Amino acid sequence: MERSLVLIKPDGVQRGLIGKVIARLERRGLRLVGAKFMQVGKALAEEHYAIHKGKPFYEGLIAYITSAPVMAMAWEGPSAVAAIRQTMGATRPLEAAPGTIRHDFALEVGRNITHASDSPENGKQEIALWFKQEELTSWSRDVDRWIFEK
Ligand code: DAT
Ligand code: MG
Repeated sequence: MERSLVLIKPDGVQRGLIGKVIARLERRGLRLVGAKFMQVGKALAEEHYAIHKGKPFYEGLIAYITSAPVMAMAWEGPSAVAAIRQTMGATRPLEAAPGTIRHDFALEVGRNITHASDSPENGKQEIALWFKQEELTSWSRDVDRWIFEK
């Protein structure tokens, strides 16, 4: 089953949106496989956002993600990466479709509530970066056959 890292970033946590974000992912039918509430250190932040190093917003991005606790999660489902990014909405909240998290809860790209992996490969890599194997729980739900076709 495809997996994605999801972070509720410091703004989402501070604004009391953990439950609302989780509720939307649950409602979609995605399955939670790992979660931890944590303060992100500079080393993890820099590794997670390594691809953005050198960009004008990089320093601000590291400061933002390390500024207060985040809720880190691993979610799975068929095409989980695309489904979750669709539920999050476009990176820039003003370009996010109505009904998406970033549209409904955010205004600025530097305060856009969530992170989600952008490819299945990055989903695997990012989950391995953020979680130890024993922090992930594979399980099935009785309702799975009414959500997953196969
Ligand atoms: P996403 O989080 O949708 O995957 P991304 O990987 O391109 O977007 O960028 C990571 C984060 O960096 C994004 O959530 C917010 C911030 N960011 C991206 N582009 C930015 C910009 N032009 N100005 C300020 N922050 C930006
Ligand atoms: Mg990204």
